[in-house]
Amino acid sequence: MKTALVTGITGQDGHHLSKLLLSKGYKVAGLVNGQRNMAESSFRKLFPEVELIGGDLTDFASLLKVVDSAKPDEVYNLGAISFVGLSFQQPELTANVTGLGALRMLEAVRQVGGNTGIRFYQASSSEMFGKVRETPQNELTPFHPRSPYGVAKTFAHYTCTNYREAYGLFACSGILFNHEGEYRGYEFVTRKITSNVAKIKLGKQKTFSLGDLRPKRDWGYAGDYVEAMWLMLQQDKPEDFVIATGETHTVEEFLIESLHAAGLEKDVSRYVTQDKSLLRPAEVDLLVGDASKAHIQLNWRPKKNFKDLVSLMVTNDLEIESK
Ligand code: NDP
Ligand code: GDR
Repeated sequence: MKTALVTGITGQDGHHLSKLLLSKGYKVAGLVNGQRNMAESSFRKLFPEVELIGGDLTDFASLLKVVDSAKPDEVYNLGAISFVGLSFQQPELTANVTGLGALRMLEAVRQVGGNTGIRFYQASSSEMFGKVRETPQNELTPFHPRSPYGVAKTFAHYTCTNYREAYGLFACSGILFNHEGEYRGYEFVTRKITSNVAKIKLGKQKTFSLGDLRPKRDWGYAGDYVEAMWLMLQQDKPEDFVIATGETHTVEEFLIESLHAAGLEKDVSRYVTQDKSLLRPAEVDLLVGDASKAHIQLNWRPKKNFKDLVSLMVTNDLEIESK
């Protein structure tokens, strides 16, 4: 039986990845941070068979201990300050957790794992492309991050490449474009939209506020994307892959599709006001990924399209909000 160690296990991707790895017969261990982590108890209820071990990406000693006690075959480094908006408020924390945290995890794997062949997955991001140099973006597109989060992820990405080249570690970065679903945090725009649309549909409120409706994102389903993470670590040699749907939509299009899915009038101005405080100091205007390499080498393709994704999220939030 293989063992996987997952950092950020209580986050969105941690939920989907745990489900996938358990279904494949893995023993799963996860790093949980914080003294009283609310997410920990709900995660335990969903996945009682997962072993949760205390530790923090800013605390190298704790990572050494976690790797030593879990004795993983595969490590998935998903832990991060992952909200771009927050990264502008707390840039140093973001650099420490999202950037240096990856370095600490790689170093813990190198020191504890030695030549045991631990395979390492780094959660890289399309935010590294930022002010995009070409469209669509692929593995060779230059990076131009636009936020402290994007900068920290770029550091982590290159550190992962360096550990592969310098120490021969089996380390892969998945450059994942936005992916969403039923476990998405409420601070991200998709979940903010679907949960508020559900409340409006159920008569609990009349309006809500958003920032910029013009940015375009390549949105996929998180359940599909964790399969790509796992596939990367099953290859003969470690490489980086872009994971995306290849389709892009504005925030406004996501909103309109959500209103439609809830059976509400597709009238944005009736339900949404703009809150200027939600605008970012530097925005990423357009992301759309070219996942051809993953199609060919991993035989990976997304199963859910944009409409499926919106419908799944709206249905899920209508169910939650009507309890
Ligand atoms: P989430 O924000 O849902 O989860 C992040 C996880 O990291 C949480 O479990 C969080 O725990 C944990 N974490 C935060 N700080 C620390 C710390 N100091 N030490 C240990 N763990 C910590 O993110 P997602 O699941 O959406 O994303 C997973 C990874 O993939 C992240 O690295 C993200 O940046 C990256 N990514 C995500 C994409 C997406 O669209 N979802 C796209 C591309 C990359 P807690 O909340 O308890 O602090
Ligand atoms: P993003 O996701 O920054 O792409 O990062 P987010 O959902 O936060 O923003 C997407 C776009 O929507 C605009 N926007 C708003 N965003 C939020 N959160 N709240 C609002 O009210 C709002 N109004 C408009 C944003 O300005 C932005 O243009 C996500 C995260 O999961 C990262 O961790 C990951 O690396 C990238 O996706 C790929």
